[in-house]
Amino acid sequence: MNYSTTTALVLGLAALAASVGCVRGPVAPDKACVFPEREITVDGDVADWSGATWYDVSNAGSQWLGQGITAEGWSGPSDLSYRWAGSWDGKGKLYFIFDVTDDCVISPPAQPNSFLNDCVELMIDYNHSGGPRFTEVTGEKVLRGYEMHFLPTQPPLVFVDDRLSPMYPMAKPQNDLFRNQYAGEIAVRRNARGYVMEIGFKLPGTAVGDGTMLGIDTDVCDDDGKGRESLLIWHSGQVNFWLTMDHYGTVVLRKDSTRKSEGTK
Ligand SMILES: [Ca+2]
Ligand SMILES: [Ca+2]
Repeated sequence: MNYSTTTALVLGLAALAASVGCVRGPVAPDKACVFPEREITVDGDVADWSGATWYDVSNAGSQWLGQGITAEGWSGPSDLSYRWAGSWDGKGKLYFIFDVTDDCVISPPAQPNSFLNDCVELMIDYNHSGGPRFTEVTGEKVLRGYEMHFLPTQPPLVFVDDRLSPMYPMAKPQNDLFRNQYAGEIAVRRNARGYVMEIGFKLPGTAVGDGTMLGIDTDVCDDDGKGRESLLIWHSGQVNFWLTMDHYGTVVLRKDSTRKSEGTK
């Protein structure tokens, strides 16, 4: 799939316009970002997302700095920027799409840990509780939320549970776990600007329904051949977002009452 410059410009302006209305931070349900019910085929095609609210992450204020990442590591939106959107199927599966601009997608990835490569990350506070993302009980990590990594490789590589894979070594992807325990699906399409990644999964052990609130953050890492040089994050800003869930955006799941009831589609 190729975008013309004009199409990219129109999409970019649309993304900017759409992002203006999104209220961020701990908010009442009626002020949260809405994940509407939507029928999605996970194939890396944006066509299913027509009319979606896109959240745009493309400016210097979205940079996360630290762990060797400096402001100079990001040269502007053509180096790294993204927009993303979310939805659910009205039953229990969440869907995400990331439309990423990256001028140099490294393939195959050369860094030893997932998060040091070109990488999409999802943080999910599934109880919308805030606080630490995990606790340690007698030396054992107990998750309160997910830090999930998705690499735009072919096939895409998935890392979803850091209890089982501390530091997310590239040698231990969790694609099988994702597929079997999360009903996970992922598809990536490269394009002239970077890539589109579409992801769908259920949260193991977490029932969701109309009105369920989740804390969510998204970020994208960029390696252009010299290791991770930049990271742009949607919501948390300059905090240890993989440790604390206090700064994630609030999302509410909404059923579409106009859709046909289950079993008729
Ligand atoms: Ca780049
Ligand atoms: Ca890159």
